[in-house]
Amino acid sequence: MRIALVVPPWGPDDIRAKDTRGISGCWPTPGLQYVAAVLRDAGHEILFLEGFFYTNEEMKRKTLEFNADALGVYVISLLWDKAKQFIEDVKEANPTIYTFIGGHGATAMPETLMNDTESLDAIVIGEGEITSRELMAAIEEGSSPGNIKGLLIKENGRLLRTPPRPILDNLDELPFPAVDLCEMDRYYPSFEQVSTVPAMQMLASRGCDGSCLYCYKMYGKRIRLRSPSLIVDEIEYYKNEYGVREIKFWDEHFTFSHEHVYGFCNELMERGLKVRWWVSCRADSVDRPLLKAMKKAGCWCINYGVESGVQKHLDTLMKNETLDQIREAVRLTHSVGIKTHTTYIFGIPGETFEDGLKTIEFAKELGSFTVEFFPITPFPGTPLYKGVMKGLFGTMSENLSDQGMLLDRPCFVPFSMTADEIMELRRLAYIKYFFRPKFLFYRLMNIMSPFQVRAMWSGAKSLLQMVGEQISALWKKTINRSQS
Ligand code: B12
Ligand code: SF4
Repeated sequence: MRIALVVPPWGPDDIRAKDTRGISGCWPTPGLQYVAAVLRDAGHEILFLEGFFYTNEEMKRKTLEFNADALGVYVISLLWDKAKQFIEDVKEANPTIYTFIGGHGATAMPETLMNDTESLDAIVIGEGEITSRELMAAIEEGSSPGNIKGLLIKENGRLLRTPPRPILDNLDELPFPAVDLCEMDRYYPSFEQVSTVPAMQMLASRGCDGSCLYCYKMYGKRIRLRSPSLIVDEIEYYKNEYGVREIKFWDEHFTFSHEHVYGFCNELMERGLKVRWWVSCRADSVDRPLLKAMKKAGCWCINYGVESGVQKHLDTLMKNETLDQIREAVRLTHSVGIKTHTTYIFGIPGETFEDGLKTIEFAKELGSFTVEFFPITPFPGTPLYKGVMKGLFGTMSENLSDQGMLLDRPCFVPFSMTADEIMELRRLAYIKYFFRPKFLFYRLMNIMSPFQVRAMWSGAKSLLQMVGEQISALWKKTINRSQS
């Protein structure tokens, strides 16, 4: 069959606040690349379209010119409106095309999305590789997909949810993601996320055993690890084919198994592959010997999701970490020569503006190389979202297109704060963090590539915009006060 796999049309305006649009980039979508690789291996011809590069009309034309028998679309909740429009437009032009969707948004609220459009034939719930393969085989044969696990379909005018698809036991059985089907030369990472280019993204594992309130555990808690030799094979392939200098690992919990990390580092060094790499770790899962081994094997930066500088709020978020553990992890990481990227959220249920200011101070104390501050966003499927739907925690916008953590307004406002306060904390955090002579000196002394010079320039422009916004917010506040 001829299958078009599509990331719906989107741009920085859809996912970013005005003041950070200049620093946004576009990474490929690993989940869809895995699905593409498995469908290609099953003998299908694939067209992979990235919505960042094309308009809705251009993508529709390409899909129709390709004469696709089926159309699979990646869905996160924020971009559902775009995905829906695209599916409806293609279906209108070619009513016989079989349409299906998958991804986090699709998995978290399949019934809602299916009921939202007539033009959708199936939703792949959860991990997509095997379900999509079986679904496409059934459509090709003309048989009913009703006995395939992991689907929501329409049968006799009613919705039918088939039994859940078990998660894959052995990730090593999967082919490499089909990066060769993507226009790799047109992607570029967001500034601040890598130290140099070309950079490629990868996954060494799937899953996390944590239970954070705001996190969607699509795969449950069982962590599955790929063999170190296969991970390094994939890196070697990217180096040879794409001249890659840096790898960004999107694993949720990279240091879950120390044995696995040592195995990976040893394999990388034995093969003499010189690449820089970047990972996300939990602060309670690192120690000095492990960090030293990671540094030796090329790890240049570790991302710790710190979230708050107030213990009470870490507990609300069910992080199962203490401020001291975080301090120690960041200190150890810096001591072996690895930089840190730390992320923080504002608008935690029960958090006040003053608590937010404490988080900013904690961020300054940790002194990471790069930082990000987000309004908390309850994504469907998370315990936070379920609580909000029951009237707990605070109020939330009903529009799916507001479900981003980088937008101009917060999607969710806790009872303990206002939306303006959340946005003010975000601005203040960046301003207070970056406008410190000591920090600016540290950043200037640590420029690792021309890419980072460009990154700093774009970052500086964003910051100046934030300063402007902050001045105008203060001015408005003063006028309001004097009028009341
Ligand atoms: C890597 C990543 C990114 C990267 C790459 C984005 C991308 N397009 O893939 C970057 C940094 C660019 C990014 C950006 C954003 N992201 Co992001 N990202 C992730 C992350 C960390 C990993 C995703 C991943 O690759 N997983 C591994 C692969 C193998 O799994 P998978 O994606 O689930 O794919 C499997 C199934 O879902 C399914 N599947 C996936 N797509 C499809 C399509 C079809 C047709 C089918 C049949 C099946 C299928 O099969 C795949 C293989 O089994 C997840 C968090 C997480 N832990 O998963 C968040 C996550 C997906 N991101 C999220 C969000 C919100 C965003 C942003 C909107 C951020 C923002 N501004 O607010 C932007 C949107 C940009 C965009 N256009 O996608 C949310 C989505 C929440 C939701 N309810 O929809 C998540 C879940 C994080 C979170 N906050 O909880 N993200
Ligand atoms: S540690 Fe990270 S990936 Fe794991 S549950 Fe918490 S937020 Fe999710």
